[in-house]
Amino acid sequence: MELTKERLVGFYQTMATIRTFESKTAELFAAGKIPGFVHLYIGEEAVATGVCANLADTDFITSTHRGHGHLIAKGGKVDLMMAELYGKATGYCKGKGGSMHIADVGLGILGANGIVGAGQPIATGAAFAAKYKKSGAVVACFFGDGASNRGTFHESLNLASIWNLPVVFICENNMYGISYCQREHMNICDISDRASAYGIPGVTVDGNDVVAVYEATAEAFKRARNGDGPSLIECKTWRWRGHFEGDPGTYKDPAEQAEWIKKDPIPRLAKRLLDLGYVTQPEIDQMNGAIAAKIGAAVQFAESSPNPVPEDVLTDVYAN
Ligand SMILES: Cc1ncc(C[n+]2csc(CCOP(=O)(O)OP(=O)(O)O)c2C)c(N)n1
Ligand SMILES: [Mg+2]
Repeated sequence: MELTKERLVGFYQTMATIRTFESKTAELFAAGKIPGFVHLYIGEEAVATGVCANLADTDFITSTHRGHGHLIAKGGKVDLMMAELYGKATGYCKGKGGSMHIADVGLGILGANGIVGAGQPIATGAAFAAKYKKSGAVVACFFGDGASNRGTFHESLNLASIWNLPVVFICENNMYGISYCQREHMNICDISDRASAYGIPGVTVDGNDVVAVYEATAEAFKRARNGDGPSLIECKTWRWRGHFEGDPGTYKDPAEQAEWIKKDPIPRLAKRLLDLGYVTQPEIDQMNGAIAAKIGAAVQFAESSPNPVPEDVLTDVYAN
């Protein structure tokens, strides 16, 4: 699909929505308003945005413990997400899941997941179902550099490869698995090299350039839709925050962190839009204002929503 003005401006709005949702979440978490664990995606917004721009509501994604960006980019509703983070009855999972367990099957969001690497076999299964039912759907499977060391990764890529399944594996290489730097947890530089072991294409792309992510993944989804099977796309990026909120991230090199922050994907796209004459600075300010208002309304919704009641503790837990 052509990268029109509308599409590029849409990329900006999605990335800015993710950033604003997450910055607000950091603030609310620090204020003690959000229970449980929260893992933020700040700095990695271009990946989810560029990938999901290739997908329709009838296509699927699997997400991770760091999933807010994937959900927003796939069309997840920020008010229901914020209510879920608050543990309120109006949230996506009626307050029983929290940040790491948000799903919206109607939008093709097969779930965030607290188990590292668990999305890979789910994505492979969804791709098998799509092929079996000839639905034409494709699947995007998000996971981290750490998750590419799991057995689930190897099993999933192998099965997807031999069965020629319509799934694109998206490795978000933010260079860390908790405090463990990629240089120490694997002996290769490019995770895309792993694709060759399964006889599928493997591509590494600048994960902080939304257009590069979009174009690399467009090619992979085209292959998947044409029945040519899976691909592995590695997006090199950086997580700005600690592994979870509350982790000071002292194991990171401050100079490396500063270098990556200079590569912030959002001002990068804003500059591109301004240089192309697609928007003016006041228009960007206006978009940012509208996004802040939308996230503010989501927080209001969450705060004014009721808590779940004890009588509901077992509802939706078992399926008959
Ligand atoms: C099976 C499993 N093992 C260990 C953990 C603990 N854990 C949570 S996140 C994480 C690191 C994941 O790193 P990566 O896949 O690179 O994702 P990132 O956090 O960088 O986005 C680990 C080991 C877990 N949740 N599940
Ligand atoms: Mg990582």
